[in-house]
Amino acid sequence: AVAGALLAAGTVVPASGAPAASPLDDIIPAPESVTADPGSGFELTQRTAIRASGEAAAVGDYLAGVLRPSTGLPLPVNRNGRGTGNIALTLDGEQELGPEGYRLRVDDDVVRLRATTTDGLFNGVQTLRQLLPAGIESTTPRSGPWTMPGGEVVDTPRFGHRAAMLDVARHFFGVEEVKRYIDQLAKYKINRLHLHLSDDQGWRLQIKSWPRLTEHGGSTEVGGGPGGYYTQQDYTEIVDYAASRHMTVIPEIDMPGHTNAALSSYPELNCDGQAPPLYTGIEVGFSSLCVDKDITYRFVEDVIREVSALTPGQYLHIGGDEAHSTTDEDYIAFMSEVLPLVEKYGKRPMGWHEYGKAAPQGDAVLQFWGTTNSDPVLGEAVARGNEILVSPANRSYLDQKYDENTELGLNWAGPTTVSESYTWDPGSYLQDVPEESVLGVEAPMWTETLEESDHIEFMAFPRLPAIAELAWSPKEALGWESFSRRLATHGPRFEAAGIDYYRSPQVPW
Ligand code: TNX
Repeated sequence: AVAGALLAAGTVVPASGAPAASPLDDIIPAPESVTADPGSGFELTQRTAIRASGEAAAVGDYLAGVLRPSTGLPLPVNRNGRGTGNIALTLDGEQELGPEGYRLRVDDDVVRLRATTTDGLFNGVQTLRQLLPAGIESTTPRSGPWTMPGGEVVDTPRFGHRAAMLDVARHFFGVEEVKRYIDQLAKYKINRLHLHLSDDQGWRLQIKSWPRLTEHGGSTEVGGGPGGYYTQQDYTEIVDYAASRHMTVIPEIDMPGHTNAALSSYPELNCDGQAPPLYTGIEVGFSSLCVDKDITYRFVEDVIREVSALTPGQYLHIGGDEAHSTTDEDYIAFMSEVLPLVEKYGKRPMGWHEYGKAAPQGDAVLQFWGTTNSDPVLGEAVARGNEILVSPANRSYLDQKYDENTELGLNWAGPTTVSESYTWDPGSYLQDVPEESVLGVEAPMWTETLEESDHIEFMAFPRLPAIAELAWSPKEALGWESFSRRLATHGPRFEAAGIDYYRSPQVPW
């Protein structure tokens, strides 16, 4: 399989004698360590089998599912521990790989992927697929040969929390569209999906004790389209699908602002008892739950109880942003009632950083979304023990235009070029927040201007891989020159996957 396979794959040895380009040099996010073994390599053939027993078998099945459509190869998954199979996925006690790390070794006759956990194996599978030619990402048959360069990758993440957010409230995205995005995020080792499930324009998750939230509040969206919502069964389908991609769903119910859809559904939630009309514009900051009414807290508790019961992950995001029509005093009073409810139903609170004003307890997480590198609430939050999820709007917001001419997207924090989204360090970005207090990094996708998967993909690619690398790769591995060169090699991968990405002029595609 050795040199022949590699040459057949089109590996060119430049006349200068410089080493040939290898997919081992193109991995995104950049791994902790890569050792090439030039002259060796592995080829997927009719005889290739995957060996994975016990808990590893599910990852083996996933890998086969990734590789079969483009290669057309049978790739059986052998679950018998002592059976054959030259791609071997093994769980072992190598503790230094940590909860998400992996070791991937490619030799002539065998590929060995080892990890301590199935999360680690899953991460290793994402690296494995990047060692194959770009056509591997196609969902229809392509011609091989399907070769991988010999060598070893040993890899663990810098941050355990690597998130993407999707706003399904401004425009609604159906279960299949969300699954499609989940699959794209998983390729770049994103392991948290934050779903923004309610806003002024729509309430998107069925709450059985308050059915009009979705029946009425889910019936439109920005621009006046039909909107939509997830039944509790739909939501569970998304949660389960995310779990099969080793991704945890973090539901967000935004309050006390961003609540017009709820206020429109139930007049009794309004201070004046009058339900406002549904809203299909894109202004923010005009709505608020009625902080003085008892029914507000019965409502909030019912919602938190139902959402918590449906959500296996530890976090519940309660929003708290842009509450411009709630006084500070009312805002703090509201949050002081709601935070204990999140605890009561067994969840760890997460909120946009303004809720730091309410001095949430030490296990609460503040999500920073500012456009500068500081905020008065951060220092006190860190002192209380709060962790900070870093998502600076002018760096990590995927809904911002790339430049003034980008047709899609908003521009209040941008425009944000690919290099601007990449060239910052999440561990040292915020004043008063030491790296030990950084929970991780998130790339939010607000959808005021985005209506379909194609739009999401154009905004996410290629900035999502940039944020994913900041969240995963060791600080020493970061660098625009290296990243932009590697990113260029991913263009054909996006294309093979049917992703219509933004051809940034900063990247040597
Ligand atoms: C600000 S970021 C918002 C959202 C908008 C977004 C648009 C944040 C916590 N709130 O309501 O959709 O800007 O970029």
